[in-house]
Amino acid sequence: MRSLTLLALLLMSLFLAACNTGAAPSSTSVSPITIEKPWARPVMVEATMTDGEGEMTEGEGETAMGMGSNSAAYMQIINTGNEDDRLVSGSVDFATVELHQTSIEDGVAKMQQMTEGVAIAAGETLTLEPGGYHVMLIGVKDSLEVGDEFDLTLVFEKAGTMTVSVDVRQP
Ligand SMILES: [Cu+2]
Repeated sequence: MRSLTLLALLLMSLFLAACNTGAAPSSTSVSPITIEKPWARPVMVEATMTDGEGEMTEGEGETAMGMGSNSAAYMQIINTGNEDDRLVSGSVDFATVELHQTSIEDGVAKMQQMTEGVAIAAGETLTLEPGGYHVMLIGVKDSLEVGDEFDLTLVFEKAGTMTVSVDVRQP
């Protein structure tokens, strides 16, 4: 009895997870959020040295040219629905993700973390682009080279979770 209940719960959670991404063939609802042209800046991370036992040296995670092992992803997010929504967070499996906005203060570009997320009004397009909003990828563990692709998961307040394939290319 107990294992049947567990199985039922498991199936239900799988079904719900599938619905969330809009991937379930039986799902009739289409996400009002469309994501176009996702891309990210390349980042070169120095080859990891090991001591023979798989432990990292101090240089691990640092980049050539001392630019920091960060990248940023950009895209257009279109809210085709009639409800306002909000991009609240994101994740990748190789870095820490934060939502940022670059702004110019006294001639100096500064990045600010959008801790409340970024609103996308009904019918509007949110453009993430260099010099503006971006998905910051902090502490990238492996180099992102031009031509690479990676999965970025974005969480919206109403539309739920969406995963997009991001192309790595030069700005
Ligand atoms: Cu940033």
